[in-house]
Amino acid sequence: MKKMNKFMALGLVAAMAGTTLAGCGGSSSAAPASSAAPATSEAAPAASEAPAASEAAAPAAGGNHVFMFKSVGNAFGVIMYEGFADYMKQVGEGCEEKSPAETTVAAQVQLIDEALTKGCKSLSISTNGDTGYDEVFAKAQSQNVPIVSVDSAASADYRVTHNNQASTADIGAMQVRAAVMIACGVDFDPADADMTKGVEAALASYTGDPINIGVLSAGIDTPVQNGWIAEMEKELAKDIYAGKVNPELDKKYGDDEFTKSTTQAQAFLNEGKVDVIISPTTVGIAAAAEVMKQANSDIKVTGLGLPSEMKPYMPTSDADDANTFICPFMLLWDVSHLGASTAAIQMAVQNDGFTGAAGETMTMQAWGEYGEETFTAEDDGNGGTTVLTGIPYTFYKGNMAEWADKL
Ligand code: RAM
Repeated sequence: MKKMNKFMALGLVAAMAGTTLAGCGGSSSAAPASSAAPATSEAAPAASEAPAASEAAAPAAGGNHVFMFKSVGNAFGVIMYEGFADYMKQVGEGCEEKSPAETTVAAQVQLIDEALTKGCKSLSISTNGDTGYDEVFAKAQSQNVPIVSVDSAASADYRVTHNNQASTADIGAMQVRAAVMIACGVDFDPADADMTKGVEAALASYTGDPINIGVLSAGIDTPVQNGWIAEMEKELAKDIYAGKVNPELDKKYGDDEFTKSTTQAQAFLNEGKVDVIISPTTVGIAAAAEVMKQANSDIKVTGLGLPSEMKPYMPTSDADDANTFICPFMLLWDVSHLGASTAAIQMAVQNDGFTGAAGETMTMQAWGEYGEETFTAEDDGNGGTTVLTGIPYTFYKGNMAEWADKL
């Protein structure tokens, strides 16, 4: 697939608000991309059915670097693993994806245990919950298997660090701004990348009833989505929204399963209480958009989506009137690079003594269209560190045509 640092050259918009680039001292090359994007329906490797064997002795060092997404079959996870595997291949390391069939903590714990018993060099994981991993993570530590979380964080007690795809505060706030602008019929302006001006202008002239926002999230305990929702609530507490946008988000959870997400979107439709739905998950946004399309509903949808999955619901040309589409614009980041930077963090642990302590830096080799990048671990204020490796991008009518078949 094309690497997304080409976004700038192609007119895609990166929001570089405030803290977004803090800690990221990397540079990006502008070399042309060549490979094709994966089909979003591409099958992910099947989860292993083998039972856990928690009493097995620690295996000898070796094995593969294991990548575990929340579940198989999620296109976001498939693309991230492709980036991870590509970087590992570049540095001559073996890796495998081991993601469960269901988006549950228990299913991940079983597969982690199995991987540890078999022997693995490292574990890179997007978690399904914030508790329930202690025993198996402690087992990993006792076997010197470094844990790096990505997308959805693992406990600071066990991980080396967390690879954050883009500033949590920016992702949360920008989704609210997008939702409010969309509810007010204001289109995205690439000159206002973080949408602060757009939302202010939209609200300044808004005189209607308070706007109601629904959130169709992943799991109720999923760390990454809950982090973004907390930032959405902070954004909504700002004065500019007072009296114009209901500060209470109407939250529903689709567990990152298309069928469950569809059922929850139908509930929003039937209840008729919200004007716009933010779905901070690629599974949820696609399900919500399809439900609203089928029902020919006025409820708009935005959030975090893959252009390939969202194309049927979004404008794709400058001539389009964005307001007539279910999803006028939405956000995401470079998913493939996120996987590659995760692999780079694991390699820094393995080869360069990177421990993830606050202030430490690690270097990612030139990869794809990216030049060599250096990232710094930063205190997350919760007993752990994060490494910020990306920035949010907005997909809108001005760039969807270019990217719908590439990401
Ligand atoms: C989904 C996952 C993931 C989220 C993306 C945007 O695929 O839930 O956690 O980061 O969407």
